[in-house]
Amino acid sequence: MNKLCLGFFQVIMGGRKMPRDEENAYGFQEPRSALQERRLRLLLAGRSGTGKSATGNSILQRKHFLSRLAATAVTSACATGSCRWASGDVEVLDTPDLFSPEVAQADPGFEERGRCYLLSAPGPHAVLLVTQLGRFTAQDLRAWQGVKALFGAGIAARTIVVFTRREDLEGGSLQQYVRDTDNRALRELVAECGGRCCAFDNRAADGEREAQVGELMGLVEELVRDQGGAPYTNDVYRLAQTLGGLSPEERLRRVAERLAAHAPSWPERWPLAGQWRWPKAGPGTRYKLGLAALLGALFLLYLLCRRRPEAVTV
Ligand SMILES: Nc1nc2c(ncn2[C@@H]2O[C@H](COP(=O)(O)OP(=O)(O)OP(=O)(O)O)[C@@H](O)[C@H]2O)c(=O)[nH]1
Ligand SMILES: [Mg+2]
Repeated sequence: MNKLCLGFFQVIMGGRKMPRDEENAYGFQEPRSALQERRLRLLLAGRSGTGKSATGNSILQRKHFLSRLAATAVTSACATGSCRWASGDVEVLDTPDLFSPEVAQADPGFEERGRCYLLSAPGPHAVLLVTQLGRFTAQDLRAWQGVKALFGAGIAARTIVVFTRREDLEGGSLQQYVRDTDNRALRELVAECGGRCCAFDNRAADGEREAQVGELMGLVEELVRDQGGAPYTNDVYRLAQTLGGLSPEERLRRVAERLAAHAPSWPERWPLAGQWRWPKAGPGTRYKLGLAALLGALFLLYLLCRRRPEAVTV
């Protein structure tokens, strides 16, 4: 596997100089050695309880993030951990529930989402969307919509679907499971993410876990190579990069402010209300809708003005 890891960084760097992405915009200025430029950022996302922190620990190969069975959310704030991987570093960002519709109430000022941005600046190389094998629910789907709402639809091209509870495959093939599942939303998700998926048994023994991480890194390698080595970026990450001279608090304030300005309007925040959104109408449709409204109004006027026939008295 070490050969794979070594190849991994060589392929990513590909003889090119990587963008200067070794600085974390959240105030962590690190010395820039050639070695430290070889840094990959992986962002864990998904609904609460799927095993994001456990997957982060498997990648780091130590118990770094708090991970346990609980009825309520365990992780309450974004946190990073890093490890050496062949001749480079891998930085893993674990996240709390930033992606469900409830985030609007839990994070009204966009601070936690701002922290997520700053801790992953200048942008993640890959997002790991964590879901449980056999349990892709409406909540998972909403979390995926939340990921796209927070980072932009382009994030799908950077996403790898990571299934936890690999042991439930009982030796079967993940590809076959995804192909044969009758869960259409799951099939569509994997297709949207370019078919990139892998499975983790986070309770497996060390050697097996290491092999799983190798498999994931193989996917990351391919993904990063396809993207020319650069991390994912968008307006908010670009803003974060211009804030280098400011205090961490001021950076967070500016990024949170930008996120609030970009926040989806109420129909997106309220999925059911979103169903009622008026369709985007072309000129022909607009004409027909206008005509129908006019006719409706005239008919209503007619009904209001029509005098009821007087009772006939004998
Ligand atoms: N059997 C099994 N259990 C797992 C696996 N991955 C995670 N778990 C368990 O699932 C439970 C939840 O895992 P967490 O890592 O805390 O999940 P999370 O997504 O970080 O949860 P929040 O922080 O609440 O969002 C824990 O009891 C883990 O041990 C796996 O591959 N197999
Ligand atoms: Mg967690």
